[in-house]
Amino acid sequence: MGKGILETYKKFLPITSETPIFTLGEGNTPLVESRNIAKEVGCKSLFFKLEGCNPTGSFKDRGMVVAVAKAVEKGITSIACASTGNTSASAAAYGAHLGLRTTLIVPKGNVARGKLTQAVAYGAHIALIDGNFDRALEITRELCERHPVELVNSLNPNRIEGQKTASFEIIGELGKAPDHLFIPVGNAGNITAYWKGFVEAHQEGLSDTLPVMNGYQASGASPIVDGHVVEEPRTVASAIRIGNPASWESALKAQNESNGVIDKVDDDEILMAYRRLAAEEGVFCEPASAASLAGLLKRVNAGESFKNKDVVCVITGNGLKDPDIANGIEPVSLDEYEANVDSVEDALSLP
Ligand code: AN7
Repeated sequence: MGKGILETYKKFLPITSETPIFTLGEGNTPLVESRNIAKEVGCKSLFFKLEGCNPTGSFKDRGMVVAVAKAVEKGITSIACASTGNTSASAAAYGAHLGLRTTLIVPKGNVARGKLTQAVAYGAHIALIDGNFDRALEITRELCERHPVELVNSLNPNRIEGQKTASFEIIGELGKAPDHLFIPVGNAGNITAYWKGFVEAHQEGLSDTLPVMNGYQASGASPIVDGHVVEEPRTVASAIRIGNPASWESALKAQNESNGVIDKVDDDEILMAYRRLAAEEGVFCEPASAASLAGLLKRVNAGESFKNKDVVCVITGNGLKDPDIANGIEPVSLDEYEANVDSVEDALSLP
């Protein structure tokens, strides 16, 4: 408990005697069983992997801790990434922990407020650009070629190595891989990492089976589904507003090798799943994270049966990251009352 990814998964990671070992408490996140939505799905079990419980509130910490450890091992003192928000928050936190200079290139107006607030608090150097994530990534790659700065986007293989550990945790809890994994897809690093984790765990004899991988893009940002780059990706789920995913090929590989699907869900489906997770399960995630459950519900509504199946939905980030979306759906304007029992009692229909 609390040992972190580097210590816990040493054996499965590219760690040497020279690699510094540290943790902000990443990994070991809860696998919470659905009590309500599972009934509608009609499956044997439905679990939510709560990656928003990581130290900066998203799954990115699993990979960032490895990428930063390997950078420090090489003697590098400066890291950089492009980001729709969560990667930048994570890089800034681990950069601060290790005393590195962290540079973030982020698309102006496209990053949720909580994520930018985190990056500022951690003391990162931030450049907002008048362009989307895909352009920010191109710029960052070029800057990292020109300067002695380590790129910590998921193009960095150490990120994928760290993120694959979530699959090990799920297998550890269920005793085997689930029958189906549902996961949001943006830059496609995470679906790549989960599949790598499941395949390695299977080879190690930790699970007799492999899951079917089901990845979901937002319909205004669905290059993999549509088969072409999306120049101006649009979706309420800003974390997955990505038109040219870096790990496109390996996402297709995960889909094909697992007999899975990569499909899309529209903003209404995403927001419905987002609201239901909070109101019916007590799980408050950010909009992009709800794409996993939205995908599952879309399939159930289309008549697919998940009878006798163990299903896991990855819930990638914490709802507090994006208060503007939550507030936009149900604006927080609450009535005020005089501070005495009678006036409050009159106003509330208590049982
Ligand atoms: C909450 O932070 O790309 O398919 O720059 O923040 O591995 O990209 C975030 C992605 C899903 C998609 N859910 O994962 C970034 C960034 C949340 C996310 C994804 C992201 P990938």
